[in-house]
Amino acid sequence: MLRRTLLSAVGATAAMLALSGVAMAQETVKIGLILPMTGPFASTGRQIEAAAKLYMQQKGDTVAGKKIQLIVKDDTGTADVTKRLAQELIVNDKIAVMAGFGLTPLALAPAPLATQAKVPEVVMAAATSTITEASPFIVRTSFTLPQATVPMADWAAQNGLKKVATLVSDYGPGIDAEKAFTAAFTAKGGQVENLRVPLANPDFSPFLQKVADAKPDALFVFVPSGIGAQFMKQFVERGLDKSGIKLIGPGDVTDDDLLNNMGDVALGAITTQHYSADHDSAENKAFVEAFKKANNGMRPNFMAVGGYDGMHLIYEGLKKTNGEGGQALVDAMKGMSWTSPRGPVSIDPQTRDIVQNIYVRKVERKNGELYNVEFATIPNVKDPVKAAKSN
Ligand code: VNL
Repeated sequence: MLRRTLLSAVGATAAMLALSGVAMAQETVKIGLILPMTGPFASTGRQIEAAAKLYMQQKGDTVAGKKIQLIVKDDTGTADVTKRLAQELIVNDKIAVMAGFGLTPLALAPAPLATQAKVPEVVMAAATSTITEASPFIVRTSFTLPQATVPMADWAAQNGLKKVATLVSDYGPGIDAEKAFTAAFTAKGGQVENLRVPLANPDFSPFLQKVADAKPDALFVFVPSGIGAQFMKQFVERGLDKSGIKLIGPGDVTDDDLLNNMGDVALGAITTQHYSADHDSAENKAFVEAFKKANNGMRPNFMAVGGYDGMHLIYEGLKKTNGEGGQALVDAMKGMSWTSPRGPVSIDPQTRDIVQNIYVRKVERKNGELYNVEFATIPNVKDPVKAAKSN
């Protein structure tokens, strides 16, 4: 009798444990999203956070039976802070994945931690070619500057431009853009003069004065997302809008977040890039509409699409690994392909960089708003720097 009671008590406890086990089986998979939410690059943080949240709102917060928790941290655009936050998220929060990374130095800082802790690092914004080589755990859903820039050089050569001045922010992606443009354009017989402007608190005017004096056919500009409006203001102040010097470059300078407030000075600028809010596809129309609706009318830019696709890659990767992170998750991401709001994309299994269409666009007024209107497509472009290395 006593034995029976004891046994049934044990049975009941086991049943209760099993029950709580069911509740506990709903483990949480944590994603640490580290972004510049304050400081000069806060627009990048705002765009990516909004896109990541939209993705989760649309797809739900359960993947492979596990609850997805997004932990957003502000690194203020400072690499030391990015690294410290990544360390805390890995050690204290036990994140399965880290993501975000608004600028190149911010993506590079936690790369050794990704390698040591075997935590995948999904780069949604930063775009210097070499970033993915800093850790085998880095996978990128943004772009690379050489990838966006070589088509610009080809367009310039094909459209009769002979002399071009380049003006770039003096750090990784600017130098990548300068080198890619110069090599491709001079190979086609063009002439180039290179100018570099500091990344922090840039004063473009002395450089713009030089360009006004040299009178090239075009000015090729790279400034990171969020800085284009400052550049355009000084472009007008130096009278370059009336000089006949054409404005060209990768699409960061006319980024959709700022473009609409730049005014007519931006009209006619020719840029090459992977995303325009005006991209004509059903996927993009749905994305832009939902993004605006969820964010008081804010227009998504190329940072937003990097964030949205980064979440897609994490969700689909976790589905394949049944919620497991680490090396298995990176392996699951390699070779994945899908239809993004930007068009067809895939993750190059060798380089872990994104392969995507690059579009040639012209700023036009459409229904009263300024847009980068795409008029030509170069399909399935890989990062040309790594493609050249592997040849
Ligand atoms: C970077 C490249 C940052 C392109 C950007 O905006 C950008 C970077 C903040 O790699 O630092 O548009």
